[in-house]
Amino acid sequence: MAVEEQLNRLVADARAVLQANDLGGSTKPAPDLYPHQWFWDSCFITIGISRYDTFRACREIRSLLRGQWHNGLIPQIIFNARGTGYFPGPDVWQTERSPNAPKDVATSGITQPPVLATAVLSIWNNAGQADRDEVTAFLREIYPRIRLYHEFLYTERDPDETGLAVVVHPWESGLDNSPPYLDAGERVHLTYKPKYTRLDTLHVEAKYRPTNKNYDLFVWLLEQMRAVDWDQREYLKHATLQVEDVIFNSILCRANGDLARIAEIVGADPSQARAWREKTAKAINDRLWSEEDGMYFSYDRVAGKLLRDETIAGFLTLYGGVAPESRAQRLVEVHLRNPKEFWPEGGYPVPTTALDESRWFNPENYWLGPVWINMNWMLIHGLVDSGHPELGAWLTTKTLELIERHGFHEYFNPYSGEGYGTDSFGWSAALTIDLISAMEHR
Ligand code: 2M8
Repeated sequence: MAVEEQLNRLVADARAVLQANDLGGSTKPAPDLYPHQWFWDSCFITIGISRYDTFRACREIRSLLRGQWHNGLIPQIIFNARGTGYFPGPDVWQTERSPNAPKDVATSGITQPPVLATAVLSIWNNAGQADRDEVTAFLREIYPRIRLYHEFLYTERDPDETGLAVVVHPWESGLDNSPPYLDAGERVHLTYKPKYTRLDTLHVEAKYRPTNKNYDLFVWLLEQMRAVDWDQREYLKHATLQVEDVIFNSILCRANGDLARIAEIVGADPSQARAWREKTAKAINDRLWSEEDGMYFSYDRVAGKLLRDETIAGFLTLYGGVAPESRAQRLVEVHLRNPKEFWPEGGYPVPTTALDESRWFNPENYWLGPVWINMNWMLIHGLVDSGHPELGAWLTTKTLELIERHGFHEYFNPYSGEGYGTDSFGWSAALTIDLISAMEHR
């Protein structure tokens, strides 16, 4: 089959996935496992959809913003009233306890990595000339809301005013059971064993998902935040898990750059977004770099130390445009392209945990090793932007090969490419469309 034909078919299949997951206004990440709207999923999905349907992409973002809290928080989940089979649902979160929660829409009480400004800018970048004015008006309308979200991160989530947003729940990081979170989680003393029934393992075999012990931590932390009625400042005073997360903050850096660009488009002042970007980039370099390891790590604010587990996280500084050239070089040459760590010979880069991180690495389990398409997508951008365009192009080829051979799974074995978790996974489909469209525009 001609390559062109193969790529066209892949795009058509990806669009069919996004069609099937359409909730009418927003897109669920997967048919059964994730029946609601998730924050960063929706952003990645918007990026893909913006390549072929500008106004559906706008609707996706509008739906997300319906869930925004008065203090600016964009929640990790906006519940779909007809969605069933997911734990924890609105009855567990009870976010109506907070005066900040929106009244007419049920949401969770935590956030997720801030891809929002980047997703919104992609709609504008990808819109056809005929739609530009309407999209500019859309940007003008929502710009204050995106800015409010960034403000929330810098005021309510940066207690030391370092420029680094603090993540207080593994679900906020998006990499729920990634080693740094299990590591920090081991130091959290669960004062009781929470009572709950998991539903995820009805959809996906338990060996591919977080453990029950991980879920005890997730639910216990949720209950601690609920106990202070989702008061962010109050909670942070005594929070037992607090991570200055390198991925979250790298994404925030890029998003600040994109927020500044949106400000320019709508005729607002971009200087605050630029200042935030600089502050966060400097803090990542000052606080999260380990010269000894030649790697960036997240920082455990409770234990007061870097979480030096070797994961994909440090490379995301390339996506954030944060790493100076010499550090970027070390990241790529010493770690990323190392077949013992992140570049499996004959397999598929980039595993989310280093192959030789023997305490944690598992090629089949969730964020403990498998390849995820959103991570590769961000790394491709990071490689291109940091002066490694050939490597970025090669990673694009391998990522598309993975999808072509194994389907739109949630995550993939870095050795064999076998797909795990749910199939018909939203961001795997959406980012495939974006990668192919970007190739065509080169
Ligand atoms: C996974 O997380 C949710 C909780 O947010 C879960 O396991 O129930 C993560 O992969 C997260 O990054 C993703 O946004 C979510 C929906 O795809 O699923």
